Amino acid sequence: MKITRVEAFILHVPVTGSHIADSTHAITHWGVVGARIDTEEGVSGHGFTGTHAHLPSDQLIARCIETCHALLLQGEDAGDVRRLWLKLARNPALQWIGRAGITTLSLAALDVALWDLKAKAAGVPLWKLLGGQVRDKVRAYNTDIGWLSIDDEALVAGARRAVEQGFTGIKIKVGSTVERDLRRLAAVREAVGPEVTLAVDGNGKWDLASCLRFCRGAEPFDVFWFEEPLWHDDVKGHAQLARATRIPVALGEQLYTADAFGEFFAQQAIHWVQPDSTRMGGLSEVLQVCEAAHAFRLPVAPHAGEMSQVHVHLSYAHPACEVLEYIPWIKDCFTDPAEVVDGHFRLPAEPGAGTTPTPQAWARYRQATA
Ligand code: 0YR
Ligand code: MG
Repeated sequence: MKITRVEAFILHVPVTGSHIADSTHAITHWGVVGARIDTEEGVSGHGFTGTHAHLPSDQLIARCIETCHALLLQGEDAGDVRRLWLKLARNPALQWIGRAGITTLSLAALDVALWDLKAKAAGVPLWKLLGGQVRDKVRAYNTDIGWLSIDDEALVAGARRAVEQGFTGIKIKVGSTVERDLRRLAAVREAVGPEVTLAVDGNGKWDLASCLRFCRGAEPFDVFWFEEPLWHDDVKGHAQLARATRIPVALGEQLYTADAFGEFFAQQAIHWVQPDSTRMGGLSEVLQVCEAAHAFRLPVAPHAGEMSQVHVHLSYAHPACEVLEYIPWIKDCFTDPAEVVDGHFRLPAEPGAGTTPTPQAWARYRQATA
């Protein structure tokens, strides 16, 4: 399958309600910044990264896709996914200007587009290419009920509603004040009962002292994990926290490389591994992290940065993946959406990676790439 054309696209999709906030960001839209790769045979692949829908920076990613990376793909055999990953990721021209960031996000979009193409050409859903189905069901946990922008009463009502809908796991945001977040945690645990897994996510806001104080107060509420408690690159701090509390530490959504994960593994600073195929160099690099995690006997809970499209395939196919985040903002933009039924993700049926935008999404949400 000879690559004939690479084109970038940008969609800005509204979040649930008018806006959402975690401890560090308040947003109204999610950015789907992607690439379409066409081949001589007429098969096309789609892949994308995720952003906070800031158009000027989305256009930088689009430009990086169409200039820095696209030239290296012209005329290549699209089936050689790993070789092309190395060609783009180890391009000496980019090594100084971006071993992480825009170059990685654009690589993510292209790598996923290549996997999508490969699965489409084989006529199978991606999970079949990744080794086939290792589990009957992928358990979903709901993050969309737990934003810091939701007041206490609505938070409790939303948590109850999610459980009634069949979710057996939920996650609430923390990272405001320790007192407020402990009060909300207690109220949600009381409302959902002891069976539902209840995780918290700090999005890297607090320092170690605040995290320790929060954990002391949170331990009675059976917290499934504490996600991104500290600054994303602080390996030593996470290692200290992991030793000091009984609450498992989760992280990974803001790590760009397998090397970064390697350091957290080596320092025993992580219990739940959360790679994101839109933040790292695509699915190819996430697979590497899943394999490493599995070798260390650590469970993987892929992040929903790409709102689960590719990660549903990954989670059905990889033995390390235990549970998957659910945020529904962009799922309906794709022809094979990441749907949750009775608290579990539906097994994808269409050929490909589930990353093909619908004509409706194209018409409603498309932004100029330059
Ligand atoms: C806002 N999931 C997360 C939102 C969410 C973020 O940046 O995307 O809170 O992706 O932390 O675990
Ligand atoms: Mg998170």
